[in-house]
Amino acid sequence: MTWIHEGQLDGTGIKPAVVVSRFNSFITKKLLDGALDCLERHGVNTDDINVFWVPGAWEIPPVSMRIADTGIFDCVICLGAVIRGETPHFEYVSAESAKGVAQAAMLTDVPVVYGIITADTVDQAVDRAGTKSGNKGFDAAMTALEITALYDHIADLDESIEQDEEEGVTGE
Ligand code: INI
Repeated sequence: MTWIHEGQLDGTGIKPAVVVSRFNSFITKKLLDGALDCLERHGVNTDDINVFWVPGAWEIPPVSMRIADTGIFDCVICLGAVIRGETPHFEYVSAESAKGVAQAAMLTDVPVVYGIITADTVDQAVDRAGTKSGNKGFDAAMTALEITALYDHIADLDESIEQDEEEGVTGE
């Protein structure tokens, strides 16, 4: 028999944090709207959602890591928009914010989800913030709910395996 493990999209009782950057706020406000819409549609109580604003995508990883480390929140959703300009600044900010969010996700105990748009043009960013290509904020919030549920499930699995071992259940 194959055991399938998946997180369910149920936000009941979940306390999410959202970290969103003000740089390119005409885009990031749309991502935030999408994320809040997703969370509320999936049963998250509005009073349980905390939004943290930061200046730019560069600041998202250190702030999300501190938030994750508090242990107060079940997941952290990172939202930002890095749009290519004439200087290499884009490369640094986009690469480091992606690496930093990945690090926060790996080094902390809660899901830290990457919802930062990196786009070559403003039009591309607009497309991903609620027009042609969906809303990446909504998508990131969905991922956060799914992975939060999967982490909980894995923790329960761990407990039930430990219990089986204590009771001498071998799985045969
Ligand atoms: N921050 C962004 O969120 N998006 C960008 O496109 C961007 N660009 O291109 O410069 C940007 N820069 C600011 C950066 O995130 C920091 O806030 C700043 O360097 C101060 O640390």
